[in-house]
Amino acid sequence: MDEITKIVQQALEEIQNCENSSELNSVRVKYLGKKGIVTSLMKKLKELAPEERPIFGAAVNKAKNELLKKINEKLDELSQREKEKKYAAMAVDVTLPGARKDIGHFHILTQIQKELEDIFISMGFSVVEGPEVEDTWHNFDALNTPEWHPARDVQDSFYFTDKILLRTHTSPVQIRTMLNTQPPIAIISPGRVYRRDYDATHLPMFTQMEGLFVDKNVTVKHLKYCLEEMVTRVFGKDAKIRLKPSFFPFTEPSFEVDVWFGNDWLEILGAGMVDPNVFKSVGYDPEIWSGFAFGLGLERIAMVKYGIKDIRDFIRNDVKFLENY
Ligand code: FA5
Repeated sequence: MDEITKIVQQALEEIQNCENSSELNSVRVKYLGKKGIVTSLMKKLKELAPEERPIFGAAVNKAKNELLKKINEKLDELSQREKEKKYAAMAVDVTLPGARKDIGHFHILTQIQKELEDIFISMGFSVVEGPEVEDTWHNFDALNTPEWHPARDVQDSFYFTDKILLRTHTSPVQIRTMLNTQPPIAIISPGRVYRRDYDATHLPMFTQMEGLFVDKNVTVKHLKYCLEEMVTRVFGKDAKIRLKPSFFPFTEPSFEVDVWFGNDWLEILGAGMVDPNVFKSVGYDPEIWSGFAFGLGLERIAMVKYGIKDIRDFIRNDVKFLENY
């Protein structure tokens, strides 16, 4: 009986000292396995006197049960600790800075276009688009631009056939809109246009934004208000602009608007009061309807706003340049 007590004490101590479940399993096998120390005690039964056997047997069973219970308790404790350790190793520190993905941004011209769209939308204009491949009637004739006008020359424009060309301005969208709608009209129309031009302030493919406002009793004051509103919102309150008298076949009177840029004036748009002949070509009565129109160059606006000296930077696709805006 003393031996049993000693074995149990020894086993309990070993169980207590186990650091993990596999050590614990070894202890279990050592004492309770088929050839384990406690299991082997049963073999001693036959050496004992018959009256001692039940007492000894019961004591061995009691020892076995006690050890089993302790082993299971220890197993629970160890596996709980192991789980905690595993979860701690898996834990994520949500306060660490993440891996930053460079997702890019809108091209500077798209940004300017959206900015201008927002300004005109806030004044009640809506945005419409037209085709880049146009016919000469929409691009020239309906805009009161006669055969002799230099813009019609093949030296100045890109023709597919005698009557089909890449539009040279966004003004044909005025015609398409007026043919589809009755006044009052307030639209802007951004898009690409094409000309045989190429230098530091001229591209062969550039972006314009057309504006058209048609209603009764429209005057130059309405035009000036809209342009000044646009210019101060894009360039700030101190922006210096000037209106110069100019000529377009489709407006009368006509103006060019310059903005102070670096140490010189840069022309950003053409504008004027819609010519009665244009109204006639779309079937509007010029005695009833009046309006203003303008066409501005988006690259020019971006150049002035950001101090870009060479217009060709917009189409070079140099990421170093584009990242600045
Ligand atoms: C026109 O294209 C007229 N359709 C504008 C207009 C509309 C006048 C409605 C009256 C009523 P212009 O050719 O001046 O006008 O061009 C307008 C603007 O486009 C210019 O002020 C300039 O900012 C820009 N622009 C003209 N040519 C180029 C070019 N090759 N590269 C970049 N921008 C240009």
